[in-house]
Amino acid sequence: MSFRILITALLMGVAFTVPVKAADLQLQVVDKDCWIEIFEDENYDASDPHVKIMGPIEFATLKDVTGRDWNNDIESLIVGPNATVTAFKDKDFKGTEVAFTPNQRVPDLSKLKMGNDIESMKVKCGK
Ligand SMILES: [Ca+2]
Ligand SMILES: [Ca+2]
Ligand SMILES: [Ca+2]
Repeated sequence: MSFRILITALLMGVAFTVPVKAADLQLQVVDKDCWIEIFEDENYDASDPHVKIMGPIEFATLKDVTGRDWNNDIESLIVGPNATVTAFKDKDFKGTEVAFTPNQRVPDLSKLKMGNDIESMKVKCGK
């Protein structure tokens, strides 16, 4: 009898676990507000290279972000409404780090002593 209860409990556990995981995955895929836009120049200059990156994502190096070497080249950025970003001066999430909050806009990273200096980055979804 107790063995049957155990089996039932295990089956219920599986039934409850699977939908939750599927829901999490779906939430990540459709999170259109989780992004960062990075700019090669100050003041979000759209005439110079810029790219919008969807999160969640981590870059241990910015050597190849959508086909371009972004190491030590970002001068301004815009954080999406549901993204939290940590940027590091060195690769592999090392060196001085600065955290950016949802909707934050930074027209000139040199004021944070991070202009043309970011080499790795973590983009998390949520506040
Ligand atoms: Ca320019
Ligand atoms: Ca630059
Ligand atoms: Ca650097």
